[in-house]
Amino acid sequence: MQLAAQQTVPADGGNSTRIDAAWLKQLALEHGADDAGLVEIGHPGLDDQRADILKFYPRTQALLAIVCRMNREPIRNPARSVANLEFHTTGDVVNDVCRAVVSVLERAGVPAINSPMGFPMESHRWPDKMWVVSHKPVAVAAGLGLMGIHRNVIHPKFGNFILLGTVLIGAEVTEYDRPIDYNPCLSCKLCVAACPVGAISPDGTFDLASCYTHNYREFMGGFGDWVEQVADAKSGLDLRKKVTRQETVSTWQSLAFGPNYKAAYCLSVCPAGEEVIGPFQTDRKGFLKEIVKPLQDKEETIYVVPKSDAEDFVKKRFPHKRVKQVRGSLLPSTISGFLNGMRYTFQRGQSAGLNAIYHFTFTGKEPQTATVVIRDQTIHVVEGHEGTADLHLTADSETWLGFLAKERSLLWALLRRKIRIQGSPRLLVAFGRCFPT
Ligand code: B12
Ligand code: SF4
Repeated sequence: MQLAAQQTVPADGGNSTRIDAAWLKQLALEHGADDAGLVEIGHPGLDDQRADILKFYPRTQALLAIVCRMNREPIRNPARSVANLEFHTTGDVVNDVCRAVVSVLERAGVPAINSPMGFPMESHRWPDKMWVVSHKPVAVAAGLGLMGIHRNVIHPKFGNFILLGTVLIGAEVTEYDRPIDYNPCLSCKLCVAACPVGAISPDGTFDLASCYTHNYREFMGGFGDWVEQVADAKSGLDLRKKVTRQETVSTWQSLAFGPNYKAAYCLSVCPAGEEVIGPFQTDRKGFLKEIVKPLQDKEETIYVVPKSDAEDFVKKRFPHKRVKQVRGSLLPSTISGFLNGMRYTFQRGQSAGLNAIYHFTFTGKEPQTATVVIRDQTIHVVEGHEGTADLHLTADSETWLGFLAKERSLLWALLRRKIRIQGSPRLLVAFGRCFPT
């Protein structure tokens, strides 16, 4: 869309630094957004995001959140090439809208910046938080919807068939929006029933590692694993024993056309949203048969880390799907990444029966202490030492990270006292079971 080069920013009367809210939202709609909302940087909904946002763009005073609709039928079809085309095409629209808004603002003398819808990200930070702005909390604070059980934002009208974008603006706006006051999520749990790896629990907890290992097989870590398989193979024939030709073609496709998600079934089956809910309300059985069942019945390869909750789940719940064991790739590169990341890679099922307090003392390059409490299939991580430890582990930080990455052996580290434990070694083994790689 052509930008209005001479466009000026309407201000509210005397205060020329405040941008007219209605004009700004209309600008986003005119450039292709389907809805837009505004939130101030001080809003309590952004409390846990503010520091990161301001670090990325210290001028931020107001945030423009936008949504772009995806077409439902392609997203729901078991042919995931078609769903992926819809994800990528809508993602491009989100980026184009945000960029166009920034261009208009910049030409009018207002500093603003658009952060990517998805990729590219700050990959040097991987596997820690590598995205610069978390669009979901911004969209929620700006009144564009609420997160459902599956942790995607559900727009009251368009449901979860939306992608999100954010423009950070270095000026104030005349009026801000507020979060919606009801949750469009119906608690129907179709997302729980459709997810091929059991990543979504009925209680709303989310197994990030399982989703990431399967759905993101051809992104970041999964791609890294494919490269390592190629490097490790003695010949082309040897490689085919580990990676099928179809998988290599799929990897090529992801590199050539944009990485392909393997599932996203949680999004596909969600019936919430005014414009979406009709068929589910009138014929629930028919909806299940037409939308949910084809995805559940689909014969496909599901990628799992050996001895993970997902492996147990697929074998039990979807025995007709092929399980393929792959290496876990969410391996931390720093001690703080290890401590923060544990809650995302923790496997509840594998922790069954374990109730213990672990004290960690890291020495060397990244000195740090932490307490990890595993109890009743939950994990709690805090800085410092709290309570009485059942197991105390002291480790040189680099040796510990090397051990997690399978670059150093535990026996070697124990013999050289680079890693020391006080307490039963069985508790260390049980701890390891909660984080299969
Ligand atoms: C990281 C990420 C993921 C992660 C974590 C998902 C999650 N629940 O947050 C993974 C890889 C699993 C993922 C999967 C998907 N994602 Co995603 N993802 C993102 C990203 C980059 C940031 C998410 C975020 O900020 N969360 C913030 C908080 C509020 O979410 P949360 O659920 O409370 O907490 C999670 C995060 O904090 C995360 N986290 C925190 N620290 C770290 C560190 C690491 C290393 C990792 C990996 C995660 C992580 O783990 C928490 C537990 O879930 C955004 C793009 C962006 N820049 O915002 C897209 C985004 C959230 N994803 C999106 C989509 C569509 C998907 C998929 C459907 C992918 C697909 N097309 O197949 C699935 C759905 C999975 C699901 N049910 O959540 C859309 C959601 C649209 C909507 N309607 O809400 C977004 C907003 C992209 C966009 N611009 O529209 N995604
Ligand atoms: S599928 Fe049902 S339970 Fe899951 S998010 Fe959508 S409305 Fe909520």
